[in-house]
Amino acid sequence: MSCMLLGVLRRHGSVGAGVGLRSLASVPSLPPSVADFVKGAVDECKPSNVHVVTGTAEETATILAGLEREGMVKRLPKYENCWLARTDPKDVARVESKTVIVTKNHRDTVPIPAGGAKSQLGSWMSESDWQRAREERFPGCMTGRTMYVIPFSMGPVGSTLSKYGVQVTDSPYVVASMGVMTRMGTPVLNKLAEGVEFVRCQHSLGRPLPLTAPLVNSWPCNPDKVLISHLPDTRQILSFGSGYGGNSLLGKKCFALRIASRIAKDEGWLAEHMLILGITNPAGVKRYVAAAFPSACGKTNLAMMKPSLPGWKVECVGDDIAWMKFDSHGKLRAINPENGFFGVAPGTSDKTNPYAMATIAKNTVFTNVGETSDGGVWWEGLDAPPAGVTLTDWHGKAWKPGTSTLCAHPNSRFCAPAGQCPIIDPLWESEEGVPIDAIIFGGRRPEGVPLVYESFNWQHGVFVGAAMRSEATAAAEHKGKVLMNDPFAMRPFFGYNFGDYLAHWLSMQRRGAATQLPRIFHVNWFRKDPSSGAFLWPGFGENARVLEWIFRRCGRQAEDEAARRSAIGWLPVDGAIDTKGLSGGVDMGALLDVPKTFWQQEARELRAYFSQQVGADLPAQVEAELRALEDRVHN
Ligand code: O2Y
Ligand code: MN
Repeated sequence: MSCMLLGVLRRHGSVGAGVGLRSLASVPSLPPSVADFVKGAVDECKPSNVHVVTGTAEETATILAGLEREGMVKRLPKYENCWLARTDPKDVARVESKTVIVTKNHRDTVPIPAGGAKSQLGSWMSESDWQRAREERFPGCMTGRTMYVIPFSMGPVGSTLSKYGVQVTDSPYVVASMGVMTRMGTPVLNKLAEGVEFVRCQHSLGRPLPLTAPLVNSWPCNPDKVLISHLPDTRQILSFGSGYGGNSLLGKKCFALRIASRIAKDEGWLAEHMLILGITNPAGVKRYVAAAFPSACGKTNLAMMKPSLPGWKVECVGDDIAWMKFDSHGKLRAINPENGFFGVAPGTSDKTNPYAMATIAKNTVFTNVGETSDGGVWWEGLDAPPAGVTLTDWHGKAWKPGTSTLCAHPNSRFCAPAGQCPIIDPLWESEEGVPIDAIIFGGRRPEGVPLVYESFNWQHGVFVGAAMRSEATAAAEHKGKVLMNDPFAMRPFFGYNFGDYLAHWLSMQRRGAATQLPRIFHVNWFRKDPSSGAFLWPGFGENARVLEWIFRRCGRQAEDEAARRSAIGWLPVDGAIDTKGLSGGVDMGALLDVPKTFWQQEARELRAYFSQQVGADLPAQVEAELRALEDRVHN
């Protein structure tokens, strides 16, 4: 067996073949803890080569050229340095059913549901089952392939809020994508040499060479054996069988949410599934808000919003994840731990998100989108291509508008550097994070839930986050839409017991200064007119009108002329939301209505959910908030 390992380890770069893997014992220049981790992974996975990633542009170009030769990506000549990957159709999204948290006790991971029901708040695997699963998957899994060693930072290298990781992977596509989504390479290795902690991330596609069956679309994966496992106690992630998105770019959901939420609990901060944006009013006053939305609520669109209100400006700090910590003055500060956007392509257009369109115009990896005959990309929601330009769908087949199938996969993605966003916030990489004045929870609620309301206080705000629900497309066999509980938009991403997570959120109040605590809001852009089924609110840039009310509420007394108390929280008074210039007009009465019978039913369903899914782990303060809501909606 030949390998590049020893030289690589000496120089933090790849070297010529011919160095025996046995020499690994004397890894001189990788920091010792990193060398130990890599050695363990090499012993288990048995790659033929090892390449320590430096993160230079030349290295990325070489990796992309290799991917192109293997047919895993193709260049998109219409744009500068853009690439298209088509996956095996069996590997197109995060696989929640194969995602587990491994802890000693079941209850460390999830509350134990009543009556033997299955937990919807995460999946636990015992240590012994996990050991067996690991032994069935990883030994020899990288035979014939190169193991890439990716030192990466979540957050700017050196920031006090940043955390580090090392991912070993046999997927060069993952290396190229991690190079966009994280800070990766030699600067991080230098940081690791200072002895800082790092999360150990081991990823394999699970298709050693020689292949025993042909690949589909030249995309190696092993769908029958997918397992995405997290060991929060030892800060480890082991992912097998998928090369896609959240399953394989381990800095994202696995580290920045599941493992980080546990680190955050241990260290007294918050790792959340939230966008961060800055909003400036016409007088030049700026505030930052963090916002949590379940999928399909337009999170990336809000993060990069073009406000319709004259004189207002939104700037983007991040579109998906926020790490937040109270500073020594008791002000909550947030960083976006990521370095790029891994956004859903379909529906993104100059109409819905012009800044995202500008962001992805160069240096972007597209996955499972359609392709145009002039070397560009296409997906549902874009204008039809000009006459003479033909389309190829995400399977690589000729496709025509009007066909019953989709051109782009609904979960097709762009992976683009955040720094390319035209409205990236000037402080998006600031060392201490941006000061957060408001936290917004949201959901897709066709009925009963007003456009916006504010919680009475922090504890009530935690209850509002815990009570989040959103309309989602049901599993294929049920069809149609269902309301899903998605507390804090974290349902697939909790790294530990949700009851403990709530207790942690409640405890955070003590770390903040009373006058500096962010105000907590709930928004719903998706309420419908019950008779016509049409949306009552235009959404997109017009959401700035709601942000304006939120902006005004921050820094004011709870009781002020812009708000009135209701059974569920503070609501805007008549006229407090600026509707001037809204074409077609809107029915603010219908948008802000809080129907008693609806909320009585909502409270009943919440009680059933909490008692079934959270049971004895529900903190008394959250139970008290539920009882208080029940009292208010029945009086
Ligand atoms: O399907 C995937 O692997 C991507 S999941 C994802 C990607 C970017 C932002 N958010 C998400 C999510 O599932 O919340
Ligand atoms: Mn997300």
